[in-house]
Amino acid sequence: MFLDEAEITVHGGNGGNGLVSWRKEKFISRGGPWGGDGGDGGNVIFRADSNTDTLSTFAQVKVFRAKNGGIGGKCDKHGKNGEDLVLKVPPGTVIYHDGSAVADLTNHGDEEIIAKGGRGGYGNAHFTSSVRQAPDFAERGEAGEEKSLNLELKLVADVGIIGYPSVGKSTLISVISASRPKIGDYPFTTITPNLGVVQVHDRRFVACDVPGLIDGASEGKGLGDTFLRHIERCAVLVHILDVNREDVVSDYKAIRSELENYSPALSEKKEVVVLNKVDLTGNDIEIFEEELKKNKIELFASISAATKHGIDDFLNKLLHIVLEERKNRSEDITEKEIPVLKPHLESDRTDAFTIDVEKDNSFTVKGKRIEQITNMTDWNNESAIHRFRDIIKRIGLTRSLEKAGAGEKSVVRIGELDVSDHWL
Ligand SMILES: Nc1nc2c(ncn2[C@@H]2O[C@H](COP(=O)(O)OP(=O)(O)OP(=O)(O)O)[C@@H](O)[C@H]2O)c(=O)[nH]1
Ligand SMILES: [Mg+2]
Repeated sequence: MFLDEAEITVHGGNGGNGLVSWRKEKFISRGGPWGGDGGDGGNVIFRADSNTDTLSTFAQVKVFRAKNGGIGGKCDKHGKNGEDLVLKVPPGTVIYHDGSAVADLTNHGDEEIIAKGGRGGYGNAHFTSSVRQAPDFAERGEAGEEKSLNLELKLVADVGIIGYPSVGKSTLISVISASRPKIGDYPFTTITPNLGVVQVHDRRFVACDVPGLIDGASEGKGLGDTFLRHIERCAVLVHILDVNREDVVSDYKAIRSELENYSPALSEKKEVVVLNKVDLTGNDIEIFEEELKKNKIELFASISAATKHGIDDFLNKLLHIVLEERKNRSEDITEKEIPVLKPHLESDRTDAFTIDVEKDNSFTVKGKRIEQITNMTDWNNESAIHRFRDIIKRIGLTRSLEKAGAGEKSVVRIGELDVSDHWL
């Protein structure tokens, strides 16, 4: 398993401010209120997209913002809503915030709102009622959510490179990726699998070079069967044959029978056969090709990992197959050790609040909706403060605070905001 990670910050767009404005009509000095509501801020949404392979887009840019909402307009015109920001991640990405997983985007198309845009503030037209015909205040737009996130993607190798010891598996992964495994002209140079990210045009896939297999590997001979387990999860096997060995056909058959002995599922995997070290054959390459053909072994590519001959063609063809096979890869590769997450269901009701009496005898009120209203109140405007007081009275917060022991001189906070001077 190979881990791709990124650390970023996302901001939902701020809500636009509501507008205070009055209708202007001939002969009427001050018409009715007609200031519109601010637009909502855009959300930051993460979407799993199978055209994305790694988290490398998040390597340079670290801060992502959705668009802010526009301010309310005259004629009770609603401000423009801020556009959502959609960030594409590869399927399999898990998003963490404050150490816990907040989204697990497994399949293409899965999406989740991670940072919400702020609500647009109400314009003064909103506050007109039978008892309040000339509201001269508006709400401020709510700030968008800000979250720092850790993204994690567990990469499952798409391609497993298999073959006898010393056929050039590690050499191949070293020329197609940034992986730099040990290469040696003795068997079992590789003792633990090497993973590398292979880039072809704008796509990437993960290849895994496993230790050489030999006759009896499925019974634990050589480095044993631990590595067969690694390739069980690959979508495609690249089976390397070495022209330098005595008999490529019997090599091929021996490895195939090891795969079959180990697991039928493994032997049914898509496999492509690649002839390596063709730089050593001179003009004799045709002899090998005919030999394979005679034995009904379809040759996918002839390459020299050492001189890079044929590598580009090989990768282009391989990418095609990788993308095809990814589609076929079933659900079972999705590790379910991460709990399935449900969105947090907080009550949106204004009268859902709690009061904490702190050690210093101050009071902290919490509640999603009441905090939102508090944050959006324009404290420089007496009428807005009146409205705030109306609301907290109506929902019983004023009484509850008094019951809890709060008085004129107490420090009272709603969410983060100190409202000591305003709540009574
Ligand atoms: N001439 C030639 N030599 C190659 C080529 N590819 C690999 N070799 C050599 O073959 C030897 C084995 O290469 P490795 O890449 O270590 O082989 P491996 O399959 O990873 O071997 P194990 O890890 O031991 O199973 C090294 O000496 C390489 O330099 C090639 O295309 N041409
Ligand atoms: Mg090796």
